[in-house]
Amino acid sequence: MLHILIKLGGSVITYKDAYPPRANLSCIQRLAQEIRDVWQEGKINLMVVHGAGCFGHIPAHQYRMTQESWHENKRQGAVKIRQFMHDLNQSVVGELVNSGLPAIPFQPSASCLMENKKLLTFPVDIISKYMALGIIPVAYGDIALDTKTGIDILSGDQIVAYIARTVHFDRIVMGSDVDGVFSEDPKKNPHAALIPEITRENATMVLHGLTGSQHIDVTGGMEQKIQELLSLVSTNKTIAIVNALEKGRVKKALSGFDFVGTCIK
Ligand code: IP8
Repeated sequence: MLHILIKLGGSVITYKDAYPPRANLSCIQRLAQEIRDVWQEGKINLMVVHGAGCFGHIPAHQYRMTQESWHENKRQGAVKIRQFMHDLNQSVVGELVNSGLPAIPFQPSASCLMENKKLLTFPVDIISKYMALGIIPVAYGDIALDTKTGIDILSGDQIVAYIARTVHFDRIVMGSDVDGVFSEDPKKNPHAALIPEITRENATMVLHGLTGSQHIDVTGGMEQKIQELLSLVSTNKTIAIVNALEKGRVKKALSGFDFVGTCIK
């Protein structure tokens, strides 16, 4: 059995600037079917992590959730974000289940602890046990208790990096809203070139060309994502960043076929 971890970006599964927030249900449905097609072959164990998009980043900004000290607004913000993220997770799990997949929600804020914005504990043993039983845990970017800042924002990318460091995964697929990592922001410069492979050797040069997200993104956009993923480079796994808005790319990356995107090695 191959162990695969897939992250579905918030910019893929939600309409990033919508507030009140709105999930992109047709896209979630298509992705659920692509995942189901690969799962049906019976050769993979899977965990899903999804991002927050407008369900998390807009209220996190509004309630100043990433401020370095505790303030009263964080309490209200935590409640609001919890409700929104519960709804978004229900939509994702719901579509996976409708496609015939054995998916269950996994709420990070119920069990994770951060220390000064770094993820300190995540119950990976529970995740592994569910996966061993052929169940797909679906975690997500969330709020989390932080020993320094009270409550903070835990990104899906931090969860991916933490889990991939502690549990064996053969393949990690990051479903993004762009084709992969580019030499410059492809939304600003149409001549930006897709970088097919990132290694320790070209990492500094690649990071130099990255900028933050065009949308409200309290967890740092592509630059932060690559930083987190580079911490996994020596751990002998394939990490694929693909455009999950393009039909079939996630399916190809999950199956390990040649895919359009960026491979981190
Ligand atoms: O979308 C952020 O997770 P991400 C989580 O994976 C919240 O960066 C609640 C903003």
